[in-house]
Amino acid sequence: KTRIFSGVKPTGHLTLGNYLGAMRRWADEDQHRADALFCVVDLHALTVEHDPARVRRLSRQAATLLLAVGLDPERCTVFVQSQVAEHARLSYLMECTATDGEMRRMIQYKEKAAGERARGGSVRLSLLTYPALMAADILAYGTHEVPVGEDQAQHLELTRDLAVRFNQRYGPTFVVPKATHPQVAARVMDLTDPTSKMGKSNGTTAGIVYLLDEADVVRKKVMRAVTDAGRDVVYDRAERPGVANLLDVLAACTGGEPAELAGAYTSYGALKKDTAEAVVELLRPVRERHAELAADGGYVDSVLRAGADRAREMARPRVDAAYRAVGLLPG
Ligand code: AQP
Repeated sequence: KTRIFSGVKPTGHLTLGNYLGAMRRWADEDQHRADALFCVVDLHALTVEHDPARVRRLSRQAATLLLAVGLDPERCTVFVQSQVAEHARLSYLMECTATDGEMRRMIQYKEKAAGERARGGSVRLSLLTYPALMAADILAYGTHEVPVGEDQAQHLELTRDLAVRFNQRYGPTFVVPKATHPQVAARVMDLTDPTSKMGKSNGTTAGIVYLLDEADVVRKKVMRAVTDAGRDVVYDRAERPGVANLLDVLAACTGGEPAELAGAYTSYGALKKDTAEAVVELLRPVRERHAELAADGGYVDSVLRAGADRAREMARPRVDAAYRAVGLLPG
């Protein structure tokens, strides 16, 4: 059976980008057609300056949202990365497989390192080695497919390279996984700066729709989205990134096709209004379900415990095999 793995990082409140780029497919498609694991990748949240209490809170919130968007613990495995030691164990072997040049070439590293420096901070070594841990997350489970937004494509390519290299050096150990991206809205852009990605830890929040934003807040953010010079509604990601982003979001919410939808509008105002309502309707059930689940914290904790137990069992044999393959004595 196809094995699927993916995750979210608790560095901020989850966004519409996380949902449209990844989580929605996990719930609506992936868990139904494959043996799937979904993870709150909390170790990755420690790669930038963090507040322990906030990470703890955001991890629980992210796990609750995974269930709120429809992941069913009877169908798939939902867990928290740090509760399964195999991830960190295998990460070290990935660091011994990758080169420092490969890590330094990663766009996310360059951008986030520049951000840390601009804020006068220092860059944690783990920010550089992040893709080794991410490769371990994926490879530990014999994953075939990794459903992610487009921003993760480069990390996935590196994961593939590491799997191939490890297998060549030490014998067949890992499945070589491939990324899958959604057809529409694989890269949702910030509403106030449509040339940069809508990211949960972006400095300004006006252009980011969070999954738990109240309906009126969502409306306000979408209505204030930056549009482009010109008045006609056309789908052109390069020349009209603001309008194209709204069309992408509207298409993703309504199941339409962005270029076709453009033809139905003669003003930016009407496009924004429909997009705002479509997003509000899309997120309404998620917010309602989140409130129900959050009221019963014991349930989420029990799902995570069972999920971690299952994940550990799935990962251990392959990680043990990798340890033996590189020459370490069996425990
Ligand atoms: N704007 C986006 N459009 C489409 N997909 C997106 N994803 C993230 N942002 C967008 C996808 O969501 C999944 C989980 O992302 P992540 O938690 O691993 O974090 P990230 O990719 O680094 O994105 P963020 O939300 O911007 O976090 P920060 O700001 O902390 O870096 C992934 O599949 C991702 O592709």
